[in-house]
Amino acid sequence: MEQSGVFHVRMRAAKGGAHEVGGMHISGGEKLSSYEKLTEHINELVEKAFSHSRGNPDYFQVKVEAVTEPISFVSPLKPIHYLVPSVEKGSLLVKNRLACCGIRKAVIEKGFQLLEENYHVRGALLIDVETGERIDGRKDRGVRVSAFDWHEKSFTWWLAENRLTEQVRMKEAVALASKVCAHEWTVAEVCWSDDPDYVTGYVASPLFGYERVSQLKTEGDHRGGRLLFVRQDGNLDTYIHYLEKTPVWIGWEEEK
Ligand code: WAQ
Ligand code: MG
Repeated sequence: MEQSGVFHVRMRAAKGGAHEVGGMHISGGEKLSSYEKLTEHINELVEKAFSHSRGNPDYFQVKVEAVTEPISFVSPLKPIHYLVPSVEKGSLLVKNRLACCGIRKAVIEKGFQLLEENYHVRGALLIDVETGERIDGRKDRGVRVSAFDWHEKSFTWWLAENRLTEQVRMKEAVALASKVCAHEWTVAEVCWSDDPDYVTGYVASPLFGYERVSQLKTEGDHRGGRLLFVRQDGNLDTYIHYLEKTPVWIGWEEEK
């Protein structure tokens, strides 16, 4: 059968049953795929979920939906790397960078506290940049940023431009952060992994790009998450719709 167009692929996996019946989140993934690449991409998601350092899932779901809207391009953020000697220094650095984005200290502290109380959430927590309150109302789900992927040629250009070699983890995180930071309501994003073997995290912002920090937690720790500091300027549903549903390619439409 011939098929054209692009498909939005989403995966989630849990242990102890599905997420909605209390299963522990193991892994999630999102891709945009051509029909020809669907099998390959779904296999990658199977691999990702079933060889995960958080454990073996007993629940796995993949959703595939045809993209019907035109897909726009979003430029990838510029990466910067910071090597820090300890988690404490890493965390301080992130807080300083957030302050440089114009976020008040009290709001930053409140955001971090909310993250610490909500490590089990499988999406991002949206934080009002004025009040420090959580505004997504999504409880244990949070907001899952989806419907984005690298335009593959652009990824090659981006690697060359920044003298980097491919790292899957960073590739996914830069793509996600680039989509998030392309929206004018986003002030900054902070993330560290919930995978016990991955201690590098980042702070991303439209102002300063993708600032990667070598240590934001200690090895062996299962706690991680994402915070989006948001300057709300209208109906929050439109922002959440952008994050979850609006399809974007990360890259440049024209050859670099
Ligand atoms: N949308 C929103 N939140 C998400 C998403 C998503 N698509 N995927 C994950 N999260 C949340 C969720 O709460 C996870 O617990 C948390 O983020 C961490 O997810 O070397 O691997 O996929 O430059 O474990 C950052 C550094 C790695 C990369 C982040 O996150 C680098 C990482 P993970
Ligand atoms: Mg993870």
